[in-house]
This record gives sequence, structure tokens and C-alpha cells, in this order.
Amino acid sequence: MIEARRTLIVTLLFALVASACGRGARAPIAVEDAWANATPAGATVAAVYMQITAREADTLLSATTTVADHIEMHTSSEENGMMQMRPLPEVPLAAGKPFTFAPGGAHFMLIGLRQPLPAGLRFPMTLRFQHARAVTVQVKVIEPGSR
Ligand SMILES: [Cu+2]
Repeated sequence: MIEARRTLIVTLLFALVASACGRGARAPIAVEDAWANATPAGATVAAVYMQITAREADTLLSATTTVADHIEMHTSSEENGMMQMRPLPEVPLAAGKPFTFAPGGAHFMLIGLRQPLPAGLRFPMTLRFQHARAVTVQVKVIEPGSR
């Protein structure tokens, strides 16, 4: 009888551990709708937009891509009728709350483009976080003004 109970307890413990692992296996970071406008000839910079949702509170620290020397995160706002861009050293992500990079607001600035970005191209961008593992997304290049 005691043996049977011990077996039951061990089984329950395994079930708890298994369900905890199952929860951990769900993607901690969800990235949706990563896009950029096609660049004009000779462009050296481009902006990338997307929506990022972290399952647990996290901080987006940096991004890299194969198509540019480096990426800065910027926020833009209108001041005295002029668009001003300021660097965002990092982006806090609240648990379960989407953070949107969009025209006129926060964006990724690709600096030192190594190639033109024609409409239809997809290129990889890797995002690094304080807690979650790095995530690589495919950015879709679209015709400017087509959305
Ligand atoms: Cu910018």
C-alpha cells in the first residue's frame, strides 16, 4: 500500500515537471508582419517595421542583419513640424502586450546597406533579448505605398 502511494506521488511529480516543460516549450517571442519598403537606387539606409510580443516581460536589446552593416532602433516624433528621430537603446516588452514598430513611430534603422532592397525580396533579421533566446525573422520587402 505504501509502495503504491509512493508510485502515485512520483507519477504526479513527473506530470508536474512535464507540464512545466510543456509550458516552457511555447515560443517565448512572437514576431509578426516584418516588412520594409523597397529602397531607391543608391540608398544607404532603410527602415524595418514589425510587431513583437513577448510571453514573459523581456527587453529587446539589439538587431542584426546580413544586408546592412548595423541596425539602430529609433523612435520618431514630430517636433515643430519636423520629423525627429532619436535612438532607442533598448525596448522594454511587457508580458503578452504587442510592441509595434510602425511608420511614424518606432522603427529599426538599417545603416550601411550592403545591397539594394527590391520589392519581393525577403531577408533575415536577428533580434536579441535580455532573457529570451535570439529570434531570426524574415523581413518582406514591399513596393512603397502598397500598404
Ligand atoms: Cu531612424
